Amino acid sequence: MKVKIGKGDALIVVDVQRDFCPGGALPVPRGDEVIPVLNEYLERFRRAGAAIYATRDWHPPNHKSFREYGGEWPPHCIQGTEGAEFHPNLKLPSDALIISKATEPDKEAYSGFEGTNLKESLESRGVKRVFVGGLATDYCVKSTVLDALKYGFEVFLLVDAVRGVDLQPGDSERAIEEMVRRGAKRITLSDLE
Ligand code: VGL
Ligand code: ZN
Repeated sequence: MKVKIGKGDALIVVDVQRDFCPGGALPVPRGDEVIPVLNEYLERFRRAGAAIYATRDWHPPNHKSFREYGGEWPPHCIQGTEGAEFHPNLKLPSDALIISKATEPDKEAYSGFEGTNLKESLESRGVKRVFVGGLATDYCVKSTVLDALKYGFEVFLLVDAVRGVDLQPGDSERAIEEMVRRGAKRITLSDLE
């Protein structure tokens, strides 16, 4: 498949934050491996004049996803902490649009669309196709992709730029299958024209 990136396209980099990388509070195995690949996508999309978004998990200290508050995760990506920062090696352009999600204590939001203005922002820029990569395949990437499909965007999953948690072995593979079944197209850097 050859894909030419243009102005009606958007790159959505999901949750490439310190806490989701090795050494962080909720490390995705080999999560940092997406960074050099995403940097190449970022450069291609920037050159093509496409929109660039970066979502971030941005929890209050008492968020419901934390074990202490009834959830299943250790505390992670707490607003304003070092762990919530984008990974320092990720080369986000200065005009990237930052989407903070899961900011309210009582609401989990794995999807970048949930409780944010992402849909309206994409629509106001005339975006028709979104290209999604980042962390984690089986949680926030999956939810973001499925919402994008639901809202009528054409969705490309950057399979060379995602990594998953895999609490159960195979979770990421099953997540990819589900995204594809619902209409996402799998691409890699080599598919870009
Ligand atoms: C995520 C678990 C908890 C993610 C966020 O970004 O995929 N996973 N919070
Ligand atoms: Zn979270």
